[in-house]
Amino acid sequence: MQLTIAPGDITATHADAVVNAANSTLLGGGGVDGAIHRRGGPEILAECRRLRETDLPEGLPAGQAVATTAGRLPARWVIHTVGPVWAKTIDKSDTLASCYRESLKVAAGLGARTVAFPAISAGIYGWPMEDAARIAVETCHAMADEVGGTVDEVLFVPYGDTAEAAFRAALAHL
Ligand code: AR6
Repeated sequence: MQLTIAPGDITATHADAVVNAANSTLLGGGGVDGAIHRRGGPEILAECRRLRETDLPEGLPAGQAVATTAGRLPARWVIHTVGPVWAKTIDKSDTLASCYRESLKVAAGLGARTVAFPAISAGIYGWPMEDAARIAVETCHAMADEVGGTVDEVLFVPYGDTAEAAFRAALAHL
């Protein structure tokens, strides 16, 4: 399973599955979530609403993942996951790692060969970028045995120079 850095706007990324840094409501928000719903169109939100009415009445807990259509995005699926909100005094690293693990499991279950990730939790949720990138890269690397039979490539999509530098450093440290 190849790990690649593909900087830019994840809504324009060509991957079978694009991961959304959502919130528990699944009903949209700012950051990457807002961009995915804007560019992907109303089909994504409609499916999120159906999920809330059926399997997820309480919403999606942090660290878990669920797939919907990708609407008008180049991708085939959007995998929504909810990162933890950064807290100085509580270590939520395992919840953040779980976002990557669970998203990759969902992707493999769908048969996605390429999966694109934003820097989950590293925007509005306040996680320091360097640490967020390290957790992202290390966790996906560790999943190769489990999902690598299906997922050929994981694309990390840093947005901006600071994020890109953090992901390049994390990959170099593997
Ligand atoms: N493509 C790639 N990365 C992006 C894009 C984009 N189009 N837009 C922003 N980023 P965030 P979070 C980067 O805030 O911290 C929403 O309101 C951004 O620069 O999108 O997990 C949700 O509904 C940052 O590096 O996600 C939740 O309420 C990274 O994506 C909350 O924000 C993640 O930033 C989730 O916060």
